[in-house]
Amino acid sequence: MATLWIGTNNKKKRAELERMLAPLGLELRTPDQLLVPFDPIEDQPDFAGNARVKACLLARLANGYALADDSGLCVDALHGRPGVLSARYGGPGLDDRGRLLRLLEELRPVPLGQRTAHFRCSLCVCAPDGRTLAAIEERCEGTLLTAPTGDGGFGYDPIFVPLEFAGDPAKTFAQLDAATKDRLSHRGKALRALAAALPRLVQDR
Ligand code: ITT
Repeated sequence: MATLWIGTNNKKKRAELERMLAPLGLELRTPDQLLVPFDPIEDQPDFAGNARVKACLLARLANGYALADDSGLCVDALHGRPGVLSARYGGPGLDDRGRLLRLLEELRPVPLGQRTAHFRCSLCVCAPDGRTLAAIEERCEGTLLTAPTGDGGFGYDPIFVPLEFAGDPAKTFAQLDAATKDRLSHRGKALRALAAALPRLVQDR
């Protein structure tokens, strides 16, 4: 069976990737199975660049095929911030909840009709020598609530309402079951776009 390494240290993101990749019949491995730390430097200006940094580093460390995801929330009223800095928004010391509350605070003056945003997900697949084999970027459009709602998902999910659930009552990603989030999400769209090609790209070694 061919092996694919998943280049993320975020356990909840990893769980989403693993459940969507499961039907492909690949053996999935994660950075904690390496003998060395997986500590990529995400210094690129865009999602695609950071996804490539992560996939390339893991492929080389593992001497195997690797897939990585770089993603984030782009808020229109903030000219696309926090964007590539979504995981670091508000500085070190904040957890997911702290970052989300900090974002709500910054958005307090923004009226409901102007709270549009999208999630973006860049995926990159690299070969054992670090060559890029495939890359894709997808997005999911929505709006942001004024208070967190729902316990599911991770990150900014409790304030993000995808367009498809904007009705009354609106539903955030954190209120949707996993299959529904996967169907609508930036990550789900990107993975589906890669899925058909993946088993061909990732060969037995
Ligand atoms: P890795 O780099 O190890 O993959 P990370 O969490 O730092 O983990 P990113 O640099 O790609 O990953 O930052 C993604 C951040 O964007 C993530 O921490 C969340 O805050 C946010 N995010 C991305 N996808 C999301 C989703 O589906 N739901 C909620 N928040 C999401």
